[in-house]
Amino acid sequence: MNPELIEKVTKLIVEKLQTQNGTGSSHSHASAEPKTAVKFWNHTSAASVSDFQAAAEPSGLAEKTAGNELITFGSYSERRQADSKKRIVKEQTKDIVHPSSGIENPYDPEGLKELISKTPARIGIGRAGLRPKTETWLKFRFDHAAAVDAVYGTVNEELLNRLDLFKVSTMVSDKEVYIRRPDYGRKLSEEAKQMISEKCPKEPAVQIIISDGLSSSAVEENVEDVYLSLQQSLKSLGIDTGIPFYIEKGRVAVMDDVGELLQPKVIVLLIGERPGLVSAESLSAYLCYMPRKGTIEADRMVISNIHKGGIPPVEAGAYIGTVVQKILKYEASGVSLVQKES
Ligand code: B12
Repeated sequence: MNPELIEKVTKLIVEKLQTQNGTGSSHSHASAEPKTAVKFWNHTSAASVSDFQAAAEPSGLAEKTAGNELITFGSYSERRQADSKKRIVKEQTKDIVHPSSGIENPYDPEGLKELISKTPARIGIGRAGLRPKTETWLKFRFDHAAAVDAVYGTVNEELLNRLDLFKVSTMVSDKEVYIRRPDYGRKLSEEAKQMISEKCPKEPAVQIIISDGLSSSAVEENVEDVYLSLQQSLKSLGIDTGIPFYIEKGRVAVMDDVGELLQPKVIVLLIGERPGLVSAESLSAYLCYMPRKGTIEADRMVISNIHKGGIPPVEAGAYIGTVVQKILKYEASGVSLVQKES
């Protein structure tokens, strides 16, 4: 963790987003669109990971421009730098099992290479007879195991302590129940309600909540940077926040229970996404204006795909702050926000 670096980067991004918004665009939706959002790192480019690391390493901060639009920032924290060995092994594994093409003598090698560079999906992997190649199969098994671990794992207490988050639970007792009964994950336990009421001030402008959801790995990998950058972003926009906390085994709609209890104007829920075979570490931010029992899904919004191969965590945190600002301005979120804005 390097709070100073995060502060610096967040300020830069918020300024950039503010300028873009101020230059006449009426766009509002959370999904990144060229005119209003920072353009994010081109993670599908074959060279991007090493370029990114190389650029980020000397100062810990990378800022690059391509055309006049692309800005990228290194979000690697000190903690992760210390953990770089693990990451390097992972990246090397990726290189080994994601060769530029597994197809022998392709008809159009350059075309195939270009297609492969456009997506992290398993295309152009070739075959050995009727079966996948051993490398491909092993990588598949590896990614599947990572996905299972992400769902069944728990978030490290040390991380929660470091971020000064107290922990509460939903009505779910174990992960099997969590998977079979999403409705239980949408409700706080009675103890949780009591603890939240005791510890948190009511009616803050913004209440931040963090939950493992469907991927504890997503929280462990990304939440620190997103959270610190989000706090910084809200601070620089002059927006107050309540006391954040962690909800174990939560679902997105658990924010409705928190809304009933604390009545914030906006809830931001940082939660682990259902893992796929490309990433098991992807985090989402779900936002809603005054969530309550009976809130409809169309009033929520999501900024998804926050991870090192998607939206870099620090950029995401900065961006979420500006979305919160818009929600507060229009007193609406989701489809209602789009309607009010247009
Ligand atoms: C599972 C899933 C669904 C399931 C949810 C079923 C369920 N009850 O869990 C179904 C198939 C219904 C679904 C529908 C839609 N989804 Co969807 N979904 C996902 C997926 C694969 C995982 C979400 C997840 O893990 N959430 C975390 C867990 C813990 O949440 P949960 O409480 O169990 O379930 C809630 C969320 O999943 C949420 N949710 C799911 N999708 C969406 C989309 C939006 C815009 C919102 C606000 C909420 C939301 O609704 C569930 C019920 O509250 C993501 C991919 C990703 N990378 O995140 C896409 C994703 C979030 N969905 C997306 C979209 C576009 C939609 C739809 C708008 C598609 C459509 N045109 O109808 C609808 C909207 C649904 C809604 N709630 O408003 C996009 C959002 C893009 C964006 N940034 O705005 C994503 C990122 C996929 C993608 N890459 O395009 N989705």
